[in-house]
Amino acid sequence: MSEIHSGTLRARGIHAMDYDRSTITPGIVHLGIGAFHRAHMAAYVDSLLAKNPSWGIIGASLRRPDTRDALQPQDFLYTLAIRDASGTKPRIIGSILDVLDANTQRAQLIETMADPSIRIVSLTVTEKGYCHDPSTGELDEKHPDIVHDLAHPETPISAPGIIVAALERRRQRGLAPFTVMSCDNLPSNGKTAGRIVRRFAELGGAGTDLADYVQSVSFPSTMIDRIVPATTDADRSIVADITGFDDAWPIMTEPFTQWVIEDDFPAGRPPFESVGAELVEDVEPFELMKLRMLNGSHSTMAYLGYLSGYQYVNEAIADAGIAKLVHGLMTEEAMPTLPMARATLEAYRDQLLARFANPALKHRTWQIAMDGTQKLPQRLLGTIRDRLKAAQPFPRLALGVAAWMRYVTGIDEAGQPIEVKDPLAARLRQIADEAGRDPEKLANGLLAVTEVFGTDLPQVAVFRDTVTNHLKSLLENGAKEAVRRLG
Ligand code: CS2
Repeated sequence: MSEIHSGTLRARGIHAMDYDRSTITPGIVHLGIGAFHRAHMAAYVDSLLAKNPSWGIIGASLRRPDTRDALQPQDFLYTLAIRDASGTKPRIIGSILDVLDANTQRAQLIETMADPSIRIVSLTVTEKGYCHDPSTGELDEKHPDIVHDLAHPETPISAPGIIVAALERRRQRGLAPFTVMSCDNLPSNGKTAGRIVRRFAELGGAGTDLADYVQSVSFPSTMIDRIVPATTDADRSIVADITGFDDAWPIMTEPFTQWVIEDDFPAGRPPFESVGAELVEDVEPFELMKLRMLNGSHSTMAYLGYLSGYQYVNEAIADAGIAKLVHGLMTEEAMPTLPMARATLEAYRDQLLARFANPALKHRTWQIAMDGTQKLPQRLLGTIRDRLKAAQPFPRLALGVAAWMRYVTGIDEAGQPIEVKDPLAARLRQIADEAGRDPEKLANGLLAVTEVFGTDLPQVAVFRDTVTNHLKSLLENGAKEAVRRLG
């Protein structure tokens, strides 16, 4: 792939870089160079490089070198395949100039981040990459990676540790800090990232020059949206058939894409607005809308869909019971908690329902079901708290929570094991084993996981009871029937 010239690609009808790649220099380091970044931010940056060549991206993987290893032989070029019922449109992305593996190239990564040309460090490290307590959003000071990084600040392994190590080097050199832009699905992701990074720096020594310097870093919030299923071997062949060449790691996505960014970049930024991003003063209303409507529906569909035997989201939403549930969850339960205009929310909902139904995406329910302990608080539980404050019912959200409880028992409705992926998987497994199939015991055990439910929710009788009753129904009648009974 690396030898393929963009002129050749365009001659074959493939959308490819409209710039000379040899003139592009880096301005951004991105931590967490997974599929999501490569379908979203890297595509926006690719569109603006022709006019703004100093904003190329150096990516870094914090856990595994697989992205670097796949992309290096193809000069970090890759295919973004945009799919819907009308077909697959390939586009070649060239904005990623290099990928570093943090484990083996740590010194080089920190040195790159300390280079004056780098003005933005962006992140998609997923919820668990923040090493925080998901229910409070505070740094988890006992997290093994944080404990490690505080003891060895020069060889950090966590995202906060790496960011602070690079900031320290910039401070020592008298350079201005870079801007840290979180692109993860967290509420107030900029504020959350800022709180965590500042706390980490304080733990290293409150009142020191470094802690003060870190106070001056800006952390704009962003709302990022594009559905990106994990790439499969079948996808690799589809892409090879269309483009005529092998790509070790193409990325599959949908036509829809949205990016709302808080405009707070003292170190400068590329003109993201010139390629379709919305620059606003306050991202929070957009984030809440997305987390509660899109992601809340996604997680609910993932657990209920998986338990009902649906492998993909489009299969789950094609089930009339699940479609009605998701429509009701958004309209009756989530929308009244959101500050946007009703008409905006209705249009957003209808667009989401169409996106979920995209038959070409093949988005696995199992993929979304992953890391539930990190996702539930902002996707379902925040909405439930607001419903409780307003003394309003929340039957569908509670069924979503109960479906997660049923799912983490690790046994599906046919008695087959479920591969539960979650940073707290071992603890969840133990709770489920101790409870057996007793819904009360299971609900009580899981409600005591404060990282998910906090200390407030488990005390609310109506919350406990509604969730426990749904869990009972799921265990006795199965997911399809539990959904049907909700009506
Ligand atoms: C999904 C999200 O995997 C998941 O948990 O809900 O990744 C979702 O596809 C994106 O947030 C869409 O923007």
